[in-house]
Amino acid sequence: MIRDNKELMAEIGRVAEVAGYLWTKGWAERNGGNISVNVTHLMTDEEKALPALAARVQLPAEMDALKGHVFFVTGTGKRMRYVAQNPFENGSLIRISPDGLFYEIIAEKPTQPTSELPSHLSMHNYVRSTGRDNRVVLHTHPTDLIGLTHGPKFLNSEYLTRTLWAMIPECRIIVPKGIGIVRYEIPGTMDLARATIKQLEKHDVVFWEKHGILAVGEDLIECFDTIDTLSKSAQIYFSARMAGFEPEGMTDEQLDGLVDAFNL
Ligand code: 2HA
Ligand code: ZN
Repeated sequence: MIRDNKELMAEIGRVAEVAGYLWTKGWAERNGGNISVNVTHLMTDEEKALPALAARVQLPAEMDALKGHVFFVTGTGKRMRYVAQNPFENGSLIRISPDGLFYEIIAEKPTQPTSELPSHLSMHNYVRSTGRDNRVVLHTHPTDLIGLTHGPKFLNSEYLTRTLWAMIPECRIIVPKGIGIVRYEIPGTMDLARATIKQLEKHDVVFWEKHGILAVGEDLIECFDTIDTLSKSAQIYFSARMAGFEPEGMTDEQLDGLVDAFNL
């Protein structure tokens, strides 16, 4: 019984916790957003060998770095506010086949994974192939950050990063690699995935023009915190603009002072 695996249940509990934050933050209208977490390291060999609950599904490409890996993924069309209440009704555990070409659902119910699954898995595969122990892909729809992507001048990675870094010291510290930008693509497509992977060569957070944000990392709470910090910076920027002035922002010197102080 996977429910007896305390560490696995704690990790799925963190998915529920973050899903609740996404909803209460107003970042998850209807079924907006999706989460996938690599839980392979938390499962016993017996659990990893559970029988499939539905026919296997072909992946868009061979997932070389994910062979035999197991993920908890939120379900297609499922609402974050319900993932928060009951993750196993609104998500499932999937296993990548030994040849990396298929996935199958192994627990707890045959809930179909998110429409963004091929793109999530491509990203997990890419980041792991670079040698990192990446475990999380988090996609969500923060109002303020999406709002920024409607401003043409913010569709420049350096300008966007500099603007958000300069609002509070934490942003420079928590998002040291800055923000990648992907121009508009149809949601759920491999074109969107490929363009995102290109940005993940340099960044851990990517803004999707007029759609949302995607973050990768080793820890789901950290991924959430990264997006939350960016959102805080955007709110400070917009608050100043709404009060009728351009925020001064931290100076280059102030920002550079953080690099030494925090070993960035
Ligand atoms: O899961 O957010 O990008 C719904 C979406 C697709
Ligand atoms: Zn989305």
